Amino acid sequence: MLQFELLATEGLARRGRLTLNHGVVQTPIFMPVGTYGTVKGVLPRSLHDMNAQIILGNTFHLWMRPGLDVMRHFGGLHGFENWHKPILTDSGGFQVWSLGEMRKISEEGVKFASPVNGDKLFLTPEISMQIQTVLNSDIVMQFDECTPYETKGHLTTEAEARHSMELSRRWMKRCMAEFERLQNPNALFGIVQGGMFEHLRQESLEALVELDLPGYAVGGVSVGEPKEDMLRIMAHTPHRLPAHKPRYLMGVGTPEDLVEGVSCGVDMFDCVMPTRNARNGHLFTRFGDLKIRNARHKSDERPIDETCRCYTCAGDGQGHGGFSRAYLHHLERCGEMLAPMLATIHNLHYYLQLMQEVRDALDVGQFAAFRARFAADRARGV
Ligand code: PRF
Ligand code: ZN
Repeated sequence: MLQFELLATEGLARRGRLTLNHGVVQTPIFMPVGTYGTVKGVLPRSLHDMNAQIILGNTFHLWMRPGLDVMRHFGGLHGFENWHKPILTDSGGFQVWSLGEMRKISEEGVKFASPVNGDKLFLTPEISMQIQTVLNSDIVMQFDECTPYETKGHLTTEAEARHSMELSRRWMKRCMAEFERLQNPNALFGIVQGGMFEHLRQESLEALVELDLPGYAVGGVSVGEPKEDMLRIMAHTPHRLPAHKPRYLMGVGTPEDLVEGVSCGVDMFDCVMPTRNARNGHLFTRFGDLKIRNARHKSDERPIDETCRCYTCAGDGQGHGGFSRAYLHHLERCGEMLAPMLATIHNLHYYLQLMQEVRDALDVGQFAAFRARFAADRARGV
């Protein structure tokens, strides 16, 4: 179901190999987000070309649409979306949390009105496990409550964060029992919560470690907190998790956050940033970020990034692709569909290539040097 081997370490940073039911994932890894069974705006062929090893799906969204009957009919998410490499599904905890005022949380689970048709729905740890079992994702996330940074207009208090963390802890036990009852053949990950409080994080992780799960995630970061708080939690939690199990930092982040995360001992990341920002004309490059709508690109013949080997920047080597900033600027200004598509290919390629470079550096014990070069390059400007 899951095997994890550590291949090299440097400080807290780790190079690993994760074997799942649908294939092998080299870590550290970035996982493109495919909420509705599609990574928005990219052909699966492009994902393959950019060497995506594992993608995300969302329990909540796929439960709403197309629903479990269709998923069952196709034998799970892999067959439905025709992606046969590993998939990780988030549990719905975070997505329900994002509904804000529309939901009501109790010990039993979360009541909410369907954002699709207004139907009254109830999501529980058991139902989340049942859905993820039908989806047959390689990595199943526990149903948790993502502790918000602010609660009702004030910073979440220690008592509130404790209450939320303990609820997630009790839900973890229910997830585990249901996962076993369903004889799900995949891997169930626990999620550390505890808000911005290190001692609560410590309690949360100790309780999860006791359950001897195949992998662990750090949740409840990148929820609107100041950068320094995120860095503080990143420095606290990941390296305290068991060394021989994969560690996943949920919903993070910028290229800088990923490199920082690796240095704190994180193995897996996901974030909508490369895909979502691409759709807003925000491009990530080795030499900093670029807004393609900006007038300065109007007649610039250069690609987004001269060192990038993606289809958008460099082409496919057979005379296709390889576009100028001027052309991308034009497409964006005209609202053409190709603009977000080409931008998404570039941004995802950049994120995946960044992690490839991180792995290569770790393989030869040069992560510290890589990190310094990365920071200098990013500061150079495009
Ligand atoms: N819990 C779950 N999914 C998540 C998070 C979490 O805390 C986050 C936090 N940024 C992103 N996705 N289940
Ligand atoms: Zn590119």
